[in-house]
Amino acid sequence: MGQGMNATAHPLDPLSFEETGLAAQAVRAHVGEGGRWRFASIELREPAKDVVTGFRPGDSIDRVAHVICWNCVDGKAYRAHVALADAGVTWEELPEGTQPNMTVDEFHDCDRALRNDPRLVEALHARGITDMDLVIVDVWNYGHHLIPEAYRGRRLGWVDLWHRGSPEANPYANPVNGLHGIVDLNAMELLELEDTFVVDAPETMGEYVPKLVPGQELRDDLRALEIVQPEGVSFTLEGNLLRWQNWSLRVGFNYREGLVLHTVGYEDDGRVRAVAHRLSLAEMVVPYRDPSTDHYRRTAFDVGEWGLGFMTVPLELGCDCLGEITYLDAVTHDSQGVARTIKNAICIHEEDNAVLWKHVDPVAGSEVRRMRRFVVSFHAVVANYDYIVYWRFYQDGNIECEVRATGIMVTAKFPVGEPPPYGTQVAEQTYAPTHQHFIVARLDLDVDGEQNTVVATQSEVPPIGPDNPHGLAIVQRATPLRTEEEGKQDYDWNTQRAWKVVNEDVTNGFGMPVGYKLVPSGAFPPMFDPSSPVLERAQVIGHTLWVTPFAQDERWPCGEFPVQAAEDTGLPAWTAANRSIENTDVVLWYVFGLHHVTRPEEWPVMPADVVSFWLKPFGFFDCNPSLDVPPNQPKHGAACH
Ligand SMILES: [Cu+2]
Repeated sequence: MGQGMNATAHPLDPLSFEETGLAAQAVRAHVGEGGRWRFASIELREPAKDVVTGFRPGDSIDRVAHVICWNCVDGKAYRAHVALADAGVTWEELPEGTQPNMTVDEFHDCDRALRNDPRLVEALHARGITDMDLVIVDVWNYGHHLIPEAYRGRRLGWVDLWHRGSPEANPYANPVNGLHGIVDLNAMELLELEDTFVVDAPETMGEYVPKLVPGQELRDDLRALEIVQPEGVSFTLEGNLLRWQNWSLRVGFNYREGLVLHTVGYEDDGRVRAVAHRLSLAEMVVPYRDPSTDHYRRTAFDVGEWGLGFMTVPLELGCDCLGEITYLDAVTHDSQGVARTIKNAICIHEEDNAVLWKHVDPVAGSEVRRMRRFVVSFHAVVANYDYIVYWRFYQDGNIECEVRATGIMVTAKFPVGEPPPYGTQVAEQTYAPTHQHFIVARLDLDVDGEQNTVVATQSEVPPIGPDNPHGLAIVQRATPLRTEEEGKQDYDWNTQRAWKVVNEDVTNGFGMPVGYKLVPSGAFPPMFDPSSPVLERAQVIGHTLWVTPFAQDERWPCGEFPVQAAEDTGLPAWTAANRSIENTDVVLWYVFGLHHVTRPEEWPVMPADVVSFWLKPFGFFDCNPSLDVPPNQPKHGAACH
């Protein structure tokens, strides 16, 4: 593969449809006949940084697929590296008890297996539910600490049941409370049915599709809003290489992080200056903060268990995306290793975003520039929730990562009277539990090169004294973070703490090290008892920021295999060595998201909740880098200035 295969081929291009199939075939050939195999993941084994930086177009590329698979017969899991040029397989058995990520096929197979199980059918009959076609079987993973002794070592699912009001109705409108199954996902067998209680509550109006909402009439006062670019777009896409307004970056994609951005650089004075080697969302931890029977096992790892790439959905022009859109397809696969293409998985476009800069001077008049931003985005649907991820690049050197959460909240019914204290009532005798979405961004910044240091910056108020007689002064304190222990940082509202990634070997025009600042927002504390086993499994959420020295295989902050993991083998394990993070290739792990105290207005479908954080140049340039943005032509008159 790769030998001049394609003029735009690059070592960081995601595995193609053909390569994905080849990798699966090679593994099948290696394991031979027998066994019942599932492929958990097939992705590009990303090349080392020096391979990427040393690559020149036309160079031959050694493409390697990284494959995780397991045999459902004995539960043993394996890692394979497949050299795509000759289908050579390097094979490694993973430690006893390793449970690879969940697959969509297991979700569907579990649904099929359970809806015919007589125990389940009988329990539903007892609740007055007789039409099994209206029942939805949802499967979740659950934490090692909750797994009954008798089932240790098995691959387990915890099953939730939902009931549609009609064949087209919202499956998540009506939970079947007090009824859950424990399933062996390798045998696809119901081990236990936990039939604990019945709530006598009316059906909930949980419909949002207009024809299903009783008496729904749509507003008729919205006029068309078109976004047109009569001269075409201002960006170029060459293979997976994007260029726009001095920015350049490569689009990557895998089963787990979904969209990945590689080699983000900014052209300054004819030279591309590195900003980031790789940007992605590496984990999302979603604990439901309701200890009741129906919810206490809900501690999802949406990235590590299900994969944002596997959950990525195709996008529709004019609906999901508006304007002059360029789409990229993505490739994933099913649990049999059969490649599949997600059409229009990644949306690329530019947007007007009001004013970039402006001043009105009494003599010179008004000088104003429109802000244009460049957006690369994708949508992932994890069962009831929909996540939309936007990476935005701005003309002034800013980068913004925005995540929107929408979709259907998990609910439960309660008996007549007060709702339980762990959520908010959203419909008659129905509440939505409080929960949190902790998103972990993995930010491998390379600011003007790999050797960087992270500096905590905060504003401090000196006491009143001879130098500060009015008590007015604020000074900035910068503290370099030298070890991984020092790199564990928490958001501090009182000092407006932020983190600058600086390159001490490269100075700006004022002799200061060039830097990019991580401006925190959307951060919140974990709010867990320190001894909580839920926190134990996802220690990353205990801090707003972690900093580690780059290591090729340190990718997953809660461990590579969080499914049923007995311990967190990610950040807490890596940082236990307390390595140096000074003047080296650093990786930042930024934790942000939604502390979701549910609202009635978020039912039956949730208007998008929006969180974001920024990376902003701080002394990376010597002045406003967007001075050269040209003015628009006014609709009436001569020019916008
Ligand atoms: Cu939520």
